Amino acid sequence: MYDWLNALPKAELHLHLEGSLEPELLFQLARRNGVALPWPDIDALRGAYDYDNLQEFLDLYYLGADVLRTEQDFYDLTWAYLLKCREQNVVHTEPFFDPQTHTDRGVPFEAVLRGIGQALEDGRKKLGVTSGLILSFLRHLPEEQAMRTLEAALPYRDALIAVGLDSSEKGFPPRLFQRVFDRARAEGLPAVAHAGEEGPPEYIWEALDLLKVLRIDHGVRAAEDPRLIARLIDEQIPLTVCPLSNIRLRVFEHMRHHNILSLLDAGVKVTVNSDDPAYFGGYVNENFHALYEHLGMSREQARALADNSLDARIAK
Ligand code: ES4
Ligand code: ZN
Repeated sequence: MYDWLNALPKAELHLHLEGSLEPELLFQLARRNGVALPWPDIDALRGAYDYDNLQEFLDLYYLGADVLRTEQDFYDLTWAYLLKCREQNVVHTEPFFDPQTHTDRGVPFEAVLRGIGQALEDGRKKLGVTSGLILSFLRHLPEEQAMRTLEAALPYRDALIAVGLDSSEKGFPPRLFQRVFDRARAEGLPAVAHAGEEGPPEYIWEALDLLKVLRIDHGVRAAEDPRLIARLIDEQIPLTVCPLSNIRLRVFEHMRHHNILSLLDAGVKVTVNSDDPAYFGGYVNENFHALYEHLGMSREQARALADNSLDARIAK
């Protein structure tokens, strides 16, 4: 079954490039850039990968991202992820990057985008992995700063397929970002947004009605609202679910309690994704393995999940 799952062609639609920064590369980049780290060695860093909630993880994720300084760093980060894609039969990927995490530290927007963009292009040519890049806004910062980030990105509009919304969810509802998503849409950029990971179903309604998203990232808390579930089924709105992430961030107590297969069987267009694989202990295939191991996922269900991922692409 594991080999069969690995061989399934699939797309990844929920992956933060900064969250694919493995400890080995993190230490290598720290050395290359002369960045002092709060951990004495790689094992100490791995020991810190233990979180009670989304915020505890994000604090570590932003600390880790501080080693990313140059265009080459962003190239190396993206390339390492694309090699994983090829290894795992991820034939298409639509990764996020968080420009504010870097521009707020003085890294030029252009260095970030050029490094990522060149790696994605090489991935298409040399690895046969197709892709489309999503610019994600940090929701814990004011909308005004998201708007400035969008404006800085517009000269590179063609390097992007969509905008997204991530970071701390509770207390930062989608409605706060309506204007910046309106502007993005006017520039021809469709939207996705994280909603219903830690936040309530109401945030999913807002993402759909106010931000006009094509997909919901996570969305597992939709299960608490039958009317919302009916809408997701009716409109076949994809959810980019991240099982290992949800367990590590305690959205569900144990993988055997995860609702992804119940949602699938109810007719919701769910997909399997890794979110921040370096921090949550696995890439897409390890997420599929966990669903087999703990939820008894069948081949038919696995095929439906993989087909959903290919079908829910924005870049076709
Ligand atoms: C994230 Cl798991 C998750 N949720 C929200 N924002 C994020 N950024 C990176 N990973
Ligand atoms: Zn995410």
